[in-house]
Amino acid sequence: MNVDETAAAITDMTIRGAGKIARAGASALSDFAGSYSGNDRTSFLSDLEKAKKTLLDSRPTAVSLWNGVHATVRGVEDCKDVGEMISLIQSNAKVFIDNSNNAVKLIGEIGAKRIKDGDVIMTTCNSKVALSVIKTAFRQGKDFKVYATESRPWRQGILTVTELAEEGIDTTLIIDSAVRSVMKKVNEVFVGADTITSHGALINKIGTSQLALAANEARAQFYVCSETYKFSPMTLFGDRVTIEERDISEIVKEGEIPASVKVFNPVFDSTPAKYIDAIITELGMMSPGSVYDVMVKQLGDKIFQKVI
Ligand code: RUB
Repeated sequence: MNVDETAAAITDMTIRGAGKIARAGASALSDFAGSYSGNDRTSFLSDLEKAKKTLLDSRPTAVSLWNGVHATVRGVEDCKDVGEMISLIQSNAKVFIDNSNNAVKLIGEIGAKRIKDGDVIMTTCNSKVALSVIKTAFRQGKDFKVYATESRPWRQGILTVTELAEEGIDTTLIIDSAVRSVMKKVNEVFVGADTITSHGALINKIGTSQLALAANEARAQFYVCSETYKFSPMTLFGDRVTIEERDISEIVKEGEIPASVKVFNPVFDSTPAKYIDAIITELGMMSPGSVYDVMVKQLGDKIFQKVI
C-alpha cells in the first residue's frame, strides 16, 4: 500500500493496533522511497516530509506510529544523494519491521512462562503481543481458559475471541462491565500497550485501567505485553500523552438521544504504574520503574543536552 492508502486504512481502523500501524507506517515509507523517480535531494526531503505528515496525521496520538516513522527516516538528512536516501529508508524500514515482528515472538516466549496449567486468564481489546503470549503458552501444551472483553465501541474483542477459538483455546467473551465480577476467577491478566510513559504508566484501550484495578483487588497478576518502541520519548520531557477521542457516531446513532446530551468517546485510558506487576518486553520482564532507564539507554544520555 502507498502512503495515502495506508494513512486512510489507519484512520478508518482497517489497520489498527499499535504494532500493526507502526509496521504499516514503516512499510508505506519504504514503498514511497522505492517508487520515487526524481533525483533532486531537496525535493525528495520535502516530499518525504509530506509523506511522514500524512502518516502521522492518520492517528495523531499513536506513539508507536511516530516511533516507526522516525526509525524509518533516521539518518536520511546525512545522505549525500537521493539514491543513498532511498536505500537507507528501505533498509531502516526492513530492520524496524523485522525487529517488531521478532519482538512479538520473543515477548510471547517470555510471557508464556507466567502461564500454568489450570490458570484463568483475562485480556482486553485485540493486542497481537498479548495474544502472542497466550498462543505461545497454548502451543506449549498448557491447559487454561481465557476471558476476553468485548471492548466497546469497536468490539475488537470479537477479533480476539475468533483468533483464540481458531487456535483451539477455551475462550469466553464477556461484556466490558462484567470485568470485576469475572476477575474473582482470574489468575493473570495480559494486555497490550498503546504507549508506555517514562514513569511506567500504561496507555491502552479504554477500560484497561478497570481491568488493572479489578486485578489488584482480586490479587490477580496484571502483565503488560509491550515492545520497547511503544515507550514514549516525549514523556521524558514532561509531555502528557494525548488520549485520542473518536467520533460520537461510534457510540450512538443519529437521533437516538436528545440533541442536548453530550457524548464523550475517549479511546484509551491510563493505568498507573502501581497497578502493573510487570511489563514484558523483548528486552525481558521489567518493572514499570525500569522504563526510564531503558528509554534513556536507547536514546543515549546526550538526548538531554539536545533538548535542554
Ligand atoms: C488497540 C489497543 C491494543 C494496543 C496494542 O487499540 O489498544 O491493546 O494497540 O496492540 P485500537 P498490539 O484498536 O484502537 O488500535 O499489541 O497489537 O500492538
